[in-house]
Amino acid sequence: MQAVILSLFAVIGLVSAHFAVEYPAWRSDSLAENTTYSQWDYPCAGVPYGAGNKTEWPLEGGSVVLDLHHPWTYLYINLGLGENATNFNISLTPQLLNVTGSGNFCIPALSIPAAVADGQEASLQVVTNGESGSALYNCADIVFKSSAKPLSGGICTNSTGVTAAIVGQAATTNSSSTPTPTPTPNGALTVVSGGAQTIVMSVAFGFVLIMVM
Ligand SMILES: [Cu+2]
Repeated sequence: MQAVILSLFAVIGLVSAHFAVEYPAWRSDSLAENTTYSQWDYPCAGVPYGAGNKTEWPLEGGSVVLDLHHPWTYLYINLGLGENATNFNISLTPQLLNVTGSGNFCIPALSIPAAVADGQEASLQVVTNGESGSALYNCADIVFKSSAKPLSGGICTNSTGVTAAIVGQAATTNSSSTPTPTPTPNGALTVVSGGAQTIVMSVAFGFVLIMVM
Protein backbone atom coordinates (compact mmCIF):
# COMPACT_ATOMS: atom_id res chain seq x y z
CA MET A 1 0.00 0.00 0.00
CA GLN A 2 2.78 2.35 0.85
CA ALA A 3 4.38 1.65 -2.52
CA VAL A 4 1.15 2.54 -4.30
CA ILE A 5 0.93 5.86 -2.51
CA LEU A 6 4.54 6.63 -3.30
CA SER A 7 3.99 5.85 -6.99
CA LEU A 8 0.91 8.06 -7.10
CA PHE A 9 2.80 11.04 -5.82
CA ALA A 10 5.67 10.35 -8.19
CA VAL A 11 3.25 10.38 -11.14
CA ILE A 12 1.59 13.58 -9.97
CA GLY A 13 4.99 15.16 -9.71
CA LEU A 14 5.85 14.29 -13.29
CA VAL A 15 2.55 14.94 -15.03
CA SER A 16 0.70 17.72 -13.25
CA ALA A 17 3.52 20.04 -12.35
CA HIS A 18 4.84 22.59 -14.85
CA PHE A 19 4.72 26.25 -13.85
CA ALA A 20 2.51 29.30 -13.55
CA VAL A 21 3.15 32.94 -14.42
CA GLU A 22 1.77 35.03 -11.59
CA TYR A 23 3.03 38.45 -12.70
CA PRO A 24 2.45 39.90 -15.17
CA ALA A 25 -0.72 37.80 -15.17
CA TRP A 26 -0.48 34.99 -17.67
CA ARG A 27 -2.66 35.08 -20.77
CA SER A 28 -4.89 32.49 -19.16
CA ASP A 29 -4.53 29.57 -16.79
CA SER A 30 -2.78 27.01 -18.97
CA LEU A 31 -3.05 24.44 -16.18
CA ALA A 32 -6.85 24.64 -16.14
CA GLU A 33 -8.67 21.40 -16.74
CA ASN A 34 -11.18 20.97 -19.56
CA THR A 35 -9.14 23.02 -21.99
CA THR A 36 -6.87 22.11 -24.90
CA TYR A 37 -4.05 24.12 -23.35
CA SER A 38 -0.72 22.38 -22.99
CA GLN A 39 2.47 23.97 -21.76
CA TRP A 40 4.39 21.69 -24.12
CA ASP A 41 3.00 23.71 -27.05
CA TYR A 42 5.06 26.49 -28.63
CA PRO A 43 4.78 29.43 -28.41
CA CYS A 44 2.12 30.08 -25.75
CA ALA A 45 0.80 26.74 -24.46
CA GLY A 46 -2.04 26.81 -26.96
CA VAL A 47 -3.65 29.78 -25.24
CA PRO A 48 -4.90 32.18 -27.95
CA TYR A 49 -4.10 35.88 -27.84
CA GLY A 50 -6.84 37.86 -26.15
CA ALA A 51 -7.93 34.94 -23.99
CA GLY A 52 -7.78 37.02 -20.87
CA ASN A 53 -5.29 39.11 -18.99
CA LYS A 54 -3.24 42.12 -20.03
CA THR A 55 -0.96 43.93 -17.61
CA GLU A 56 0.57 47.40 -17.69
CA TRP A 57 4.36 47.04 -17.47
CA PRO A 58 7.11 49.68 -17.08
CA LEU A 59 8.86 51.07 -20.18
CA GLU A 60 12.26 50.32 -18.69
CA GLY A 61 11.26 46.74 -17.90
CA GLY A 62 9.28 45.20 -15.09
CA SER A 63 9.07 42.35 -12.64
CA VAL A 64 8.23 38.75 -13.36
CA VAL A 65 6.89 36.37 -10.72
CA LEU A 66 6.67 32.65 -11.45
CA ASP A 67 5.31 29.74 -9.47
CA LEU A 68 7.72 26.93 -10.29
CA HIS A 69 6.64 23.37 -9.57
CA HIS A 70 9.74 21.39 -10.51
CA PRO A 71 12.83 20.68 -8.39
CA TRP A 72 14.95 22.80 -10.72
CA THR A 73 14.35 24.83 -13.86
CA TYR A 74 16.30 26.38 -16.68
CA LEU A 75 14.55 29.64 -17.38
CA TYR A 76 14.53 32.18 -20.16
CA ILE A 77 12.11 34.96 -21.01
CA ASN A 78 11.51 36.45 -24.45
CA LEU A 79 9.61 39.50 -25.64
CA GLY A 80 7.50 39.82 -28.77
CA LEU A 81 6.37 43.30 -29.79
CA GLY A 82 2.92 44.06 -31.12
CA GLU A 83 -0.52 42.62 -30.63
CA ASN A 84 -0.71 38.88 -31.02
CA ALA A 85 3.05 38.67 -31.41
CA THR A 86 4.28 35.42 -32.88
CA ASN A 87 7.95 36.34 -33.11
CA PHE A 88 9.46 36.38 -29.63
CA ASN A 89 12.81 37.54 -30.91
CA ILE A 90 13.91 39.85 -28.09
CA SER A 91 15.63 37.94 -25.31
CA LEU A 92 15.23 39.47 -21.87
CA THR A 93 17.48 36.82 -20.32
CA PRO A 94 20.56 36.72 -22.57
CA GLN A 95 22.15 34.61 -19.85
CA LEU A 96 20.21 31.43 -19.14
CA LEU A 97 19.05 31.17 -15.54
CA ASN A 98 19.19 27.99 -13.51
CA VAL A 99 16.61 28.19 -10.74
CA THR A 100 16.81 25.70 -7.91
CA GLY A 101 13.77 24.84 -5.83
CA SER A 102 10.04 25.04 -6.35
CA GLY A 103 7.71 27.81 -5.32
CA ASN A 104 7.65 31.52 -6.04
CA PHE A 105 10.53 33.03 -7.95
CA CYS A 106 10.65 36.77 -8.61
CA ILE A 107 12.90 38.74 -10.93
CA PRO A 108 12.71 42.34 -9.65
CA ALA A 109 13.26 44.02 -13.01
CA LEU A 110 14.15 42.71 -16.44
CA SER A 111 15.74 45.31 -18.67
CA ILE A 112 14.43 45.82 -22.18
CA PRO A 113 17.16 45.85 -24.85
CA ALA A 114 14.93 47.78 -27.27
CA ALA A 115 13.21 51.15 -27.33
CA VAL A 116 9.54 50.81 -26.50
CA ALA A 117 6.90 53.53 -26.54
CA ASP A 118 4.19 54.32 -24.04
CA GLY A 119 1.21 52.21 -25.04
CA GLN A 120 3.26 49.62 -26.96
CA GLU A 121 1.51 46.26 -26.92
CA ALA A 122 3.67 43.20 -26.43
CA SER A 123 3.77 39.69 -25.02
CA LEU A 124 6.24 37.97 -22.77
CA GLN A 125 7.06 34.34 -23.48
CA VAL A 126 8.35 32.44 -20.47
CA VAL A 127 10.19 29.23 -21.31
CA THR A 128 11.39 26.60 -18.86
CA ASN A 129 13.36 23.42 -19.28
CA GLY A 130 13.57 20.67 -16.74
CA GLU A 131 15.05 17.26 -16.37
CA SER A 132 13.39 15.81 -19.50
CA GLY A 133 14.94 18.43 -21.78
CA SER A 134 11.57 19.40 -23.23
CA ALA A 135 10.51 23.01 -23.06
CA LEU A 136 7.40 24.36 -21.37
CA TYR A 137 5.81 27.64 -22.47
CA ASN A 138 3.56 30.32 -21.05
CA CYS A 139 2.81 33.81 -22.30
CA ALA A 140 1.74 36.99 -20.57
CA ASP A 141 0.33 39.90 -22.51
CA ILE A 142 1.48 43.38 -21.53
CA VAL A 143 1.18 47.00 -22.56
CA PHE A 144 4.17 49.22 -21.83
CA LYS A 145 3.17 52.20 -19.70
CA SER A 146 5.31 55.05 -18.45
CA SER A 147 3.16 55.14 -15.31
CA ALA A 148 3.75 51.45 -14.48
CA LYS A 149 6.29 50.51 -11.82
CA PRO A 150 8.24 47.35 -10.99
CA LEU A 151 6.95 45.37 -8.01
CA SER A 152 8.28 46.50 -4.66
CA GLY A 153 10.78 44.38 -2.78
CA GLY A 154 8.15 43.37 -0.26
CA ILE A 155 6.06 41.74 -2.97
CA CYS A 156 8.92 40.48 -5.12
CA THR A 157 10.19 37.62 -3.00
CA ASN A 158 11.31 34.05 -3.48
CA SER A 159 9.93 31.07 -1.61
CA THR A 160 12.25 29.49 0.92
CA GLY A 161 14.93 27.50 -0.84
CA VAL A 162 14.39 29.04 -4.27
CA THR A 163 17.65 30.41 -5.64
CA ALA A 164 18.88 31.31 -9.10
CA ALA A 165 22.25 31.29 -10.79
CA ILE A 166 23.36 32.38 -14.24
CA VAL A 167 24.37 29.29 -16.17
CA GLY A 168 28.07 29.37 -16.87
CA GLN A 169 28.91 31.67 -14.00
CA ALA A 170 28.06 29.36 -11.12
CA ALA A 171 31.11 27.16 -11.65
CA THR A 172 33.46 30.15 -11.79
CA THR A 173 32.01 31.61 -8.64
CA ASN A 174 32.24 28.35 -6.75
CA SER A 175 35.83 27.64 -7.68
CA SER A 176 37.10 31.08 -6.72
CA SER A 177 35.37 31.40 -3.37
CA THR A 178 34.14 29.29 -0.53
CA PRO A 179 30.93 27.57 -1.62
CA THR A 180 27.94 28.60 0.43
CA PRO A 181 25.49 25.83 1.27
CA THR A 182 22.15 26.54 -0.30
CA PRO A 183 19.18 26.10 2.03
CA THR A 184 16.65 23.59 0.81
CA PRO A 185 12.95 23.43 1.68
CA ASN A 186 12.89 19.90 2.95
CA GLY A 187 16.40 18.59 2.92
CA ALA A 188 15.64 16.06 0.19
CA LEU A 189 16.07 18.43 -2.73
CA THR A 190 19.80 18.06 -2.86
CA VAL A 191 19.29 14.47 -4.00
CA VAL A 192 18.84 14.43 -7.75
CA SER A 193 19.14 10.73 -8.41
CA GLY A 194 19.06 7.42 -6.61
CA GLY A 195 16.25 4.97 -5.95
CA ALA A 196 14.77 5.37 -2.51
CA GLN A 197 15.90 8.93 -2.10
CA THR A 198 14.27 9.95 -5.35
CA ILE A 199 11.00 8.52 -4.16
CA VAL A 200 11.26 10.53 -0.96
CA MET A 201 11.80 13.65 -3.03
CA SER A 202 8.80 12.87 -5.20
CA VAL A 203 6.59 12.40 -2.17
CA ALA A 204 7.67 15.74 -0.80
CA PHE A 205 6.83 17.41 -4.09
CA GLY A 206 3.59 15.52 -4.35
CA PHE A 207 2.37 17.20 -1.23
CA VAL A 208 3.65 20.57 -2.33
CA LEU A 209 1.93 20.23 -5.68
CA ILE A 210 -1.38 19.33 -4.17
CA MET A 211 -1.14 22.46 -2.08
CA VAL A 212 -0.47 24.73 -5.03
CA MET A 213 -2.63 23.23 -7.75
CU1 LIG B 1 5.75 19.84 -15.15
